[in-house]
Amino acid sequence: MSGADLADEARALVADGVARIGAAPTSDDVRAVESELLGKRSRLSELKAGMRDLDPDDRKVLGAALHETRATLEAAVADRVAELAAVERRAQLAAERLDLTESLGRASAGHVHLVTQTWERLEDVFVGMGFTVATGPEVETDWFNFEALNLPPSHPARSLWDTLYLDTSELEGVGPQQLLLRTHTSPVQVRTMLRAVRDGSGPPIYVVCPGRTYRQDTADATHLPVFHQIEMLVIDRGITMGDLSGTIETFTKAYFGQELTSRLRPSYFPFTEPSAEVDISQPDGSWLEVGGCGMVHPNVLRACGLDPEEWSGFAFGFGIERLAKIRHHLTDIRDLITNDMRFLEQF
Ligand code: FA5
Repeated sequence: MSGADLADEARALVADGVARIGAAPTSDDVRAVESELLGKRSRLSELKAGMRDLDPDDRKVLGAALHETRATLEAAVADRVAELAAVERRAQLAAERLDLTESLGRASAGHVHLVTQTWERLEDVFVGMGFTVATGPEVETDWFNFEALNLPPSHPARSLWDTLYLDTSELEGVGPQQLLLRTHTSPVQVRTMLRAVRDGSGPPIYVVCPGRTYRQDTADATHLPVFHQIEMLVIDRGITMGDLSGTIETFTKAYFGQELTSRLRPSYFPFTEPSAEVDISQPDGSWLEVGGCGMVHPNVLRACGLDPEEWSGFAFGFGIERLAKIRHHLTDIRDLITNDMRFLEQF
């Protein structure tokens, strides 16, 4: 055969080849057709191998036709592969699509932690008894946490609270041990009285102050280094210890139910005189100390700009985790902070 005839045969491979490539359903099928049309055993390769038997002119004619045919078929393969890749990618995306709106309808959306539930419930009970809610900062100065509460710097009772001090070495004008993480919510008493005197809104003062408190305490069944207290402060004319014990008993019944009761044990706090510990009966008949209380000390009233001859009052501070322990029959308040879902989901 002449070079021209062979060149015609080569060009004739194009139409059929392009049709087969275009009809291949997957990229694997395209590769198989490509190997048949362009591989070592293809008709195109045979024609190329036969070129060596042709004279130079025929070889040129056939060479040009082979080049053209190969280029056309290769371009058809590339187009079809790209086309199938796009189709396959669209199918993959459709298959892997996640319907994120599904999670909105899930039943387990989580719930408020037991400590927060207890905090909110306590606020509700006290608001129901006519109190308003006040708050204060967790980082306090020595003056608010101790000194204004009748605890001057060298007072031995400071050792009752294992205080966590802030490093103030880089703060200009702030001495060592001047800033601390409040050890109790009692500094909010001082802030509340000062504010009431300053803006003329009181006394009378009837507030509760819930919040987080910190001590260098080792965690055990009834202690945590970071815990919560709720403080109550009442300042009015003619307030007595009877008002204090009556208020605590009213709270005990309102929060725990009629079957539980409270008792006061004589104690000592520098900011109250007389002072007492508050115990609440547990369902098993034993008593758990939940807080301290007493009549606001005249020195505290004076530090806050109130005349002890005119005003008197009482205060108490309860541990919120301890109240939760009694109400929910917890055996160990460390369970409140270990994030075990089996424990937390019960409440
Ligand atoms: C006080 O903190 C006083 N400020 C209470 C007070 C207020 C007395 C007003 C008089 C007038 P005390 O250190 O006892 O007192 O702590 C009060 C309560 O906080 C404790 O009875 C307990 O319920 C809780 N509490 C104390 N330390 C911890 C702790 N490490 N972990 C959990 N609860 C604690």
